[in-house]
Amino acid sequence: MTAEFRDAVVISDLHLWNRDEPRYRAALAFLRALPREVDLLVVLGDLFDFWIAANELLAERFGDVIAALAAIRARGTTVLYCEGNHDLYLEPHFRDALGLDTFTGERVVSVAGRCVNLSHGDLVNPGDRGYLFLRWLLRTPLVRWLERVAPAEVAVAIGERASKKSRGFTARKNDPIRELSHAYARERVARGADVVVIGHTHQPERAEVVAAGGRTGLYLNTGYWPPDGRATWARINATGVHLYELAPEAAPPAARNR
Ligand SMILES: [Mn+2]
Repeated sequence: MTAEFRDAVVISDLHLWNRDEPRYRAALAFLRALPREVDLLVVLGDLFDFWIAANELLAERFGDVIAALAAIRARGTTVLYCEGNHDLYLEPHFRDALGLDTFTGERVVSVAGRCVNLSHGDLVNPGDRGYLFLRWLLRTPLVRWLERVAPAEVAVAIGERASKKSRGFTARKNDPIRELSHAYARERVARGADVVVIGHTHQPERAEVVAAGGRTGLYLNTGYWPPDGRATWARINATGVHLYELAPEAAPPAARNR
């Protein structure tokens, strides 16, 4: 049974790192101003530049943003948080402590009658064996145990290094990744999705795709929040499927349709 929603907002790849960045203030303002009629907020991965489990240092550093998410949940909005490749093991803090709905891989929801496929987007390239191995390794019981017993400072230092590597990897593969993303969307449209939403590639896009067999759907990439506070985000409701851009330091939802 697919969960049914009327009005969804999707954000991804904020890569929050420092409380002093305009991006952090923009994220906080965005979450605090989220319209009441939104009944589903999707965080499609990489909300933090590095998050691993119930890390007290990070929970403190990002306390305002985490409280804003909890407040959205507390007023009855469903908050779905997909693990990205920069935020791992969300369950202890975001599911168990805050009551958000966390997932890895894919999730399908219904929004205003559309079948919406959600995933972070780090699995669009099945040929990338190096990354798939790293993704598997990071989620093995041994590494999860190491993460639990290591001091928070060590986890942060490891995270900074992993985060830098991962960014370089994403930037080098811009064009083939876009084609792979479209292929990923077409395959899900063929199986019944109306909208396929990913982030991860940092290339915001809204494009119609035609699957083998002729079925059409939408590929939607929620893009990226650069440090200066500009941002792209998506909204799906009865009026359609929209990709918006947030101007630096602008108060949401004063956004223009792309
Ligand atoms: Mn990512």
